Amino acid sequence: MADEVTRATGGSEEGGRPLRLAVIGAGMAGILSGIKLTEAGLDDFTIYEKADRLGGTWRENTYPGLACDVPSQLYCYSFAPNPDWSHLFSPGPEIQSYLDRVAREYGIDRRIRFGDEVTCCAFADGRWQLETAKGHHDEVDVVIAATGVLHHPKLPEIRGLDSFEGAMFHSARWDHAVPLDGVRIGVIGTGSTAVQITSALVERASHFSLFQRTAQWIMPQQNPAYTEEQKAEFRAHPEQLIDIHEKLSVLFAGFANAVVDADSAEMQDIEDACRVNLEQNVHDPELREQLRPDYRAACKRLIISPDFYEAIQQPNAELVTSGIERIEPAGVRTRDGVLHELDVLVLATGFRADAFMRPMRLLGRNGLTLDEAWAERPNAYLSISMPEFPNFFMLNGPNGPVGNFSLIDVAELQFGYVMQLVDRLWSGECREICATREAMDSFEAARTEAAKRTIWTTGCRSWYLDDRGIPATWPWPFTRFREEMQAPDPAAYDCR
Ligand code: N01
Repeated sequence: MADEVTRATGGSEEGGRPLRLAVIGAGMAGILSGIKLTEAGLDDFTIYEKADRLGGTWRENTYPGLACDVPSQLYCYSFAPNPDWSHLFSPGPEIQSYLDRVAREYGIDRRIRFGDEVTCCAFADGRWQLETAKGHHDEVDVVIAATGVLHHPKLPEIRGLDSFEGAMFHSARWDHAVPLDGVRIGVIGTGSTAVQITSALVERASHFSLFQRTAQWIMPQQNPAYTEEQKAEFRAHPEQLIDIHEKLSVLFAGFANAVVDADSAEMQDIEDACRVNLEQNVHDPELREQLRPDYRAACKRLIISPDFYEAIQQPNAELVTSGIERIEPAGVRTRDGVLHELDVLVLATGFRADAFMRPMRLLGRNGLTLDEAWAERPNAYLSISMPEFPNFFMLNGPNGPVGNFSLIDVAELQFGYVMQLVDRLWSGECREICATREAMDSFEAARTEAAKRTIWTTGCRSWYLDDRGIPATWPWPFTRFREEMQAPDPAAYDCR
């Protein structure tokens, strides 16, 4: 994949008119952008980061048990393999350290303006005018929005939420000052986050209550540690890591292909594995039925865990399924009248997935606002470009592949594509470039139609689904995404 990016930027070396760029966000995709822009010779850029540290989701999420459910050898830049991952699926802090290290090694940390949020981007006279929260102004030719997918915590609408007298926080706002050992902990939610927290905290809590609104299928997956010998071997032969990355990429593409075809044999295999996991590893028949979802596996984002069932069966753990009536000062009152007394209440209730790029104000040609452009819902041609927002490109934007893929793979492919658009600006071929309305509309129509065949529409509630019940994700095989990202279709772009 590194080659693809290099190829995509090939030809940029000669350059043309000088371009100044802004990258918004110093998470995984923003760091990638900085590295690749520098390599391409486009050195006049600033990365804007609202926080005082880089890392995006890996900075924001620090909950106990945090790990990525994409294998670490895949969840890293293709050009910066890491021989030192501790596990097949390494913990969150290791991923944060990896991003810190890569940014430092490539000199990208010095290019980040920390603690200054971009509040407004307005297109005027062929350039983007940026304003930041600290009153800084910048004028650039190109904006790359690497603002992330899931970072606006969604708090549950439950009566009495603020009346709780113990410690309460969202999973992405973990309060590390709160003691967890030997106390009564409650977690609301059963998504990927809650499952990881459960596995990590049951053994520390005196009593652990998991408030489940909807049961989840769990894909069993062991998480072995890499031995010191293996790491030494990787260090001595880094080419092995490239090979592993490629093989994992193919494996995950296979998974991705399965979920976009609800009737595929591969999808059936995934469902079978989840069902066997439940049947074999949950021993109490009543608990097993409480944990059995009434929808198909992978309809919601599939959860991967080696030990969730083991944790929830511990004597001090309780799965609460009676539904939450309200929160009271002492704990959670369920609809059966029981008060579950707690010291700590964690809201693992997910994120506002439709809040792309907000609350930044974005104004395209003729003052068109993002809110107007996205009045119905967020969308973008191939998840990258929007009509009337020239020279503005998104990484991991709306409708891109998000389901159990490596978002690093996705961002690398997208960046290679974006660089080809930037090349056309750099060479002077055009001064403004963005997707045409026709390209956007026909992409949207095809995407909506294809979405109907995916596993995500087979009858469940999930953050993938938009207000129409259409999954806001890439509905085709990953191979198609790869192909689309090889080169922009010139007919799809308004280049002037
Ligand atoms: O959030 P979610 P998440 N009362 O939206 C429940 C990525 N991620 O933070 O299913 C009661 O999946 C809600 O219930 P229901 C990954 O992409 C990755 O866990 O809607 N319950 C659900 O159980 C993931 O998909 C990793 O009925 C309420 C839960 O809260 C995404 O982030 C790790 C409620 C929300 O689940 C989001 O995961 C963590 C209410 N009022 C996250 N409101 C890995 O890489 C909501 N819920 C491993």
